[in-house]
Amino acid sequence: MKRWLNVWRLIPLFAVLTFVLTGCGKENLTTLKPKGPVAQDQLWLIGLSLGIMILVLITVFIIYAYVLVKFRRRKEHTEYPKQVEGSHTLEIIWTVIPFVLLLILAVPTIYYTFKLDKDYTQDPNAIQVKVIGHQFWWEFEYLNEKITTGMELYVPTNRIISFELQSADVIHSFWVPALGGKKDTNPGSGAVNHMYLQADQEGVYYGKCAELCGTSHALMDFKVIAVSPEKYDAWVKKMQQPVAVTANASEGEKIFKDKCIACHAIYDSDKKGIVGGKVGPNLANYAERQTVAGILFNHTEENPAINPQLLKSNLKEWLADPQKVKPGNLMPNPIKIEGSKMKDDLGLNEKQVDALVDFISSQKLQ
Ligand code: HEC
Ligand SMILES: [Cu+2]
Repeated sequence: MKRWLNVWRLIPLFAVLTFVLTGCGKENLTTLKPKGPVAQDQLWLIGLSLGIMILVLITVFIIYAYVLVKFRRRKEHTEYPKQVEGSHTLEIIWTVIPFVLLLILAVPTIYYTFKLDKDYTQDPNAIQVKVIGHQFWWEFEYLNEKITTGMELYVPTNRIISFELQSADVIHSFWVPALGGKKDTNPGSGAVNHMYLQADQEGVYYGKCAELCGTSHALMDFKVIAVSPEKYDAWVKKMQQPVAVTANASEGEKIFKDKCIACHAIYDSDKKGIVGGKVGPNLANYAERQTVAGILFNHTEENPAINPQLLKSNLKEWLADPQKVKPGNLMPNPIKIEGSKMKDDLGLNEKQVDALVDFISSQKLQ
């Protein structure tokens, strides 16, 4: 009796584990609530295989329990029971049943494998995006629109987004659980992978790197922002022909052009365009970013609108010590930090960093 009590005590533990394993059901980071046709097909396959497995499990357990009770040894059993090894009937039954089950599993799996592997890279109706994985951030290049973004991928709803996947360093894996996935990004130009996704509804879907790629692998997050086709077109126009940024931050812009522009692109008020290096994420239109570095949220859970105060404090946190936010990342410390894992620094002081924060957080394209 006591032993049974102990087993029952484990149930709350299993209940808690269920929540842990499902990530507490984060709405936009789950394969179980698909938000696009690819994820829907994949969930259907998950459901089918899980269904077959559960069916087998339950059947085996029921037979097992039945046999255990029915054929247990009794006092009147003085002889060996009838031996059934080599029974053709039984062997055929337990060969045919798994064969049929595997067939039921295999046909749709093969069908969807080919369907979901369809190459849309030449499709003029699809949006062509080159994804480049970096330690530990994501770069998105819109091949036809000639736009580059970091950490955030804008897409219109109900359009195929065709991806060309590559890596700048080690192997990463591109995964947007609510929309479908996932595929590796490989280093080397000869190892390009393709996949496609589509979002049915507007929303922000969380993306993750799904291949252990270094110290901050778990922090290599990005967002897919699905908007209506009209909003998407407006966004593309804004990125292609940016008009003046409300700038009263010329001090910050000067420092940025001196210290940061070799690695980061941003709107340049002299050249009237988005210019700069590609070593780090593109910082154009940064005032509309959901996060700093993909992980420090610029809005609260209750209010999805970007909070300028949070954006500033997150930027400050990042620039004060990037290694603290994302250990092992490759950005030099803006201010020299003794004993930091990052040896390089840009020799700035706190006042200069504040000016940079003002400048970057004012980057809102019109
Ligand atoms: C040697 C190249 C390099 C220089 C110089 C550099 N950065 Fe970076 N920066 C990076 C890299 C790489 C990342 C991406 C880090 C990560 O997320 O792993 C980054 C990330 C950032 C981010 C977060 C980006 C995002 O997507 O949210 C900000 C903001 C930033 N840098 C600002 C600056 C500023 C301001 C300067 C100048 C003081 C600067 N950086 C100088 C390489 C550089
Ligand atoms: Cu990665």
